[in-house]
Amino acid sequence: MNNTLPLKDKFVGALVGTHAGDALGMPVEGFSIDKIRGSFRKIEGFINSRLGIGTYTDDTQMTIGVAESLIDSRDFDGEDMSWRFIRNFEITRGYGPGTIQTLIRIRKGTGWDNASKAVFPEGSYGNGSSKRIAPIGLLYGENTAVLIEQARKASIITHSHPLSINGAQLQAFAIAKALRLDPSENVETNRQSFLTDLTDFSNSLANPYPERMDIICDFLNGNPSEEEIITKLGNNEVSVNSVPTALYCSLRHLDDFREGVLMAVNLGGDTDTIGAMTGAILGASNGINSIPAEWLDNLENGEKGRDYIIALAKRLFELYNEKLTNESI
Ligand code: F2R
Ligand code: MG
Ligand code: MG
Repeated sequence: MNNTLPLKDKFVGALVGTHAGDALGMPVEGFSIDKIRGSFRKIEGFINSRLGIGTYTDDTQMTIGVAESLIDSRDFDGEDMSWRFIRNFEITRGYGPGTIQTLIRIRKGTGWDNASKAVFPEGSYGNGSSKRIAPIGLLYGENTAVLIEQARKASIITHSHPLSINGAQLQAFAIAKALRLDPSENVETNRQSFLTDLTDFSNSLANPYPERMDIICDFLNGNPSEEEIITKLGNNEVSVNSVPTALYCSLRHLDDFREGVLMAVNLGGDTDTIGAMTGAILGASNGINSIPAEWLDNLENGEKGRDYIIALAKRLFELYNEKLTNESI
């Protein structure tokens, strides 16, 4: 991989970027854009919240579970990963109802690959698997076919609807490609190559993902209002209405972590999750040092807080290197 920024910094950027985007959006999750404007005019940085400033939600907690499981199992292991989710689970972090019910089923004995149809017979199409997928994108990005399969398996633990599986695959692919961008290159060159890769990849996915990518291309050639972005790409907890939105925020501000994540959060709706997914992509492309220092300082740092997440990202990077050396990815 030809890159002037150390790859380790990008692994750390992706996981801490998830935490930062999640914590930035958490206080206003579920707010309409008008409510955000009325309360804050524009969100410019961390604001206090029910769990305290800089705290993360289910999005980061489940991302931690994915990373822990990959590292300790040395590969994807669905049984292990589902039990990480269960052991890490804290209800106060704010989980989706389908995810809660699925984890309860697994805890009571249903197999990890069979529990997710407990609530919705066709599986959940929520964004709960896309939001946690960053470690899969980091570890398996060398081989797209492997990445597609590992993202599918990591999704179906809780989200087996094809649109959720596709959302997780698209977000994992975006992280893998962002990791391979060289931020010292011209930003317009990077944007075009990233956009082409994402468009080609989305053409292998179910609609409306290819249609959403066409909208993103149009948006990048113009200057859509926030209302237009919400209307045409969405801002809620459904995969198809949030993964493309995070891709757009990332593409629009490809060299600027702060502006990309602020754009995501100021759209309202599922702010913590769209913030987390945007933060993962921009952290993967620009590295840990692109995250504003005052944001890093404010991230919660208890038992599984910021420093733990940094250590996890470094261990995931070591595993990636080992696998690369052994040619097992
Ligand atoms: N749950 C939250 N936030 C709630 C607010 C927390 C609050 N502030 C507090 O005080 O605690 N956020 C997290 O949930 C979202 C991810 O949800 P997930 O994991 O995908 O859940 P679920 O239930 O599977 O899907 C979400 C909803 O989508 C609809 N839906 C999904 N599949 C459906 C189907 N097949 N048929 C019909 N509807 C379907 C349902 O309304 C689901 O409940 C993230 O925002 C994360 O931050
Ligand atoms: Mg959340
Ligand atoms: Mg959310």
